[in-house]
Amino acid sequence: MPTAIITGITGQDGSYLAELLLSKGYKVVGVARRASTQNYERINHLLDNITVIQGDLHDQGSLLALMEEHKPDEVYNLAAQSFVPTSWNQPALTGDVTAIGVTRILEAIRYVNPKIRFYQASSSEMFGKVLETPQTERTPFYPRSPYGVAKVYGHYITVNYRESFNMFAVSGILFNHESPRRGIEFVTRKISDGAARIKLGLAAELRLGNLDSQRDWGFAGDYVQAMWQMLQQDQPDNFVIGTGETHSVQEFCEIAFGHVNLDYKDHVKVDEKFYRPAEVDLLIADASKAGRFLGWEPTVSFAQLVRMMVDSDMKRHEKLILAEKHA
Ligand code: NAP
Ligand code: G4F
Repeated sequence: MPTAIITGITGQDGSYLAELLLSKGYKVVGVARRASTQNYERINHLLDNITVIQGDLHDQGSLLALMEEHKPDEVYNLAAQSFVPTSWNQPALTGDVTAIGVTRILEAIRYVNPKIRFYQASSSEMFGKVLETPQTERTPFYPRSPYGVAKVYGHYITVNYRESFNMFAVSGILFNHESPRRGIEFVTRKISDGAARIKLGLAAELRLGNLDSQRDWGFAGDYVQAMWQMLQQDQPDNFVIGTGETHSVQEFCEIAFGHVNLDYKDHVKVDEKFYRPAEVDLLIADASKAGRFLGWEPTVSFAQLVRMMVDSDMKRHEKLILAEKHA
C-alpha cells in the first residue's frame, strides 16, 4: 500500500485529493497546523480512514520528523497562504509559507529519502499580467501580488531541486478551481453563497470588487486527478491544468443568480474596497500538454460548476434555517 503525505489537508484541494488517494488504496497522512479550534469541516467524513498529524510549513523540524516517521512514497504540497488579497496585508508571512515553505519540504525529502515523489501546487497567478494568451508551460511569469511572487519562487525551487538533486519534483500550474468546498472569501463561493442567501431572504445585496476580471474556472475534483497523474509519469515535469475557457466575474454572477431566478443587477453592488492594488485581468489555459501526456481533461463545464455551487449553498442555508426553526 503506497503512502502519501498531503500538506494542506484541511483545505479545499486537500479534502478532494485525500478522497481520490483513498479510493486508489493509498495510506493517507494529512498535515494540519495546530489551531485553538479544529477546522476539519472538509475532512470530517474521512477521519476514520486517514491519519492527521500536526505540522507547519514554518517549522523545518516537524517536516523532517514527518518524512522520517511516515516514510511516504509521494508528498503533495498543497499548504499555502492562498488568498491573494491577504498577501498584500501579510506579505512576509505569505513569502515564508508559500515560498520558503516549499524549500523546507524539499529539504526534508532530500535529507530523509530523495526518491520520494513531490508535487508542488503552483498557480496561474504566476502569469499575472499575462505576456501571452493562452498561457502554457512556456509562458513567462509576471506575478502581480506577493502571493504570485511567492508561487514563482515555489515553482522554481521545485524545478531547481529536480535539476540539482535529480529528485522527482513536479510543478502543477493549476488555474482557478472551485467547488462547494471553496473558501467563502474567494469570489465564486462568495457569489454562490450570496445568491443563496438573497434568494432565501437572509441578505439583500452582495458587495463585490472588479466584475470584469476573467478567469479560467474548473472543478477542483477534476484538478486533484491531474496532481496524482503527474506523480505517476516516468519523468518529472511541469504541467498547466485548466479548461481552456475564460469567463468574467459578471458572467459567474449572471448564471448564479439566474439559477435561482434572480437578476444579479438587482442585488450586486460594486464596492471599491474589494479592488486589488494590482489586478490579474485575464487568465486562460492551454492545457494541451496535460492532455497529451496525462490524458487529462476537465469533466465539469463552467455553467455546471456554478449551478453545483449555488445548489450546495441553497441546501446548506435551507438546513440551517430548518435547524433554527426547530431549536
Ligand atoms: P485552501 O483551501 O486555502 O487550503 C490551504 C491549506 O494550507 C489549508 O489546509 C491551510 O490550513 C494550509 N496552510 C496554510 N498555512 C499553513 C502553514 N503555515 N502550515 C501548514 N499548512 C498551512 O487552498 P486550496 O484552494 O485547497 O489550494 C491548495 C493549494 O493549491 C494552495 O497551495 C494554493 O495556493 C494552490 N492553488 C490553488 C488554486 C485554486 O484555484 N484553488 C489554483 C492554483 C494553485 P488551515 O485550514 O489551517 O488554514
Ligand atoms: O476568487 P479570487 O479571490 O481568486 P484569485 O485571486 O484568482 O486566486 C485564486 O486562484 C489562483 C489561481 O489563479 C490561486 F492560485 C489562488 O490561491 C486562489 O485560489 O478572485 C478572482 C477574481 C479577481 O480578479 C478578483 O479581483 O475575482 C475578482 N473579484 C471581484 N470581486 C473578487 C471580488 N475576488 C474576491 N475574492 N472577492 C470579491 O469580492
